[in-house]
Amino acid sequence: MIKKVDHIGIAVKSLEAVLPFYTEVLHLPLLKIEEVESQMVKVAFLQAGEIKLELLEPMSAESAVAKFIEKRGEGIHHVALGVDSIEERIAELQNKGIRMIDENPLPGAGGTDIAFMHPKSASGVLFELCEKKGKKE
Ligand code: CMX
Repeated sequence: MIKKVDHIGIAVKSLEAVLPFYTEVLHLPLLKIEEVESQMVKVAFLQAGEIKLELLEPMSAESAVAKFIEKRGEGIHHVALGVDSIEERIAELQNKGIRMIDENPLPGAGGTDIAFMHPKSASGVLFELCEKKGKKE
């Protein structure tokens, strides 16, 4: 069902402030910076070996990431699992009693479809399902 860990999401107050750490100290290649309107975040993707790191800067105080930073401070926010056929995966999880935050996929970064599981259904971890549209890996 799960193909791989696609990326790890890290909540940050400011991309500009933290990017030098990732690119100049850790020497991770910066893949792209993009705004994800559906989630009210500006994101930067870095390649870290086979997986990516997604730095998430809130674009609005209403963003889930802004609320996370306010309550917990900056840090690891979610783990994204790469899947195929995301609608089927959502239905399969729901049939197993898992509470989905998103019962239907939303547009994510880089032309993906995404859907979050509730952390209360996953021992305190916020998992995202993500499917790259038009490209099967
Ligand atoms: N990881 C693990 N647990 C988390 C969490 C996170 N990132 N964010 C919140 N929680 C926990 C809280 O600790 C809280 O638990 P307790 O009740 O035990 O304290 C519980 O979830 C409810 O959290 P809350 O602070 O009251 O916040 P909300 O209910 O308002 O929202 C959540 C929590 C997960 C439903 C909301 O953040 C959400 O819908 N997230 C999905 C969308 C998202 O995160 N988008 C940003 C990423 C976008 C992207 O990658 O493109």
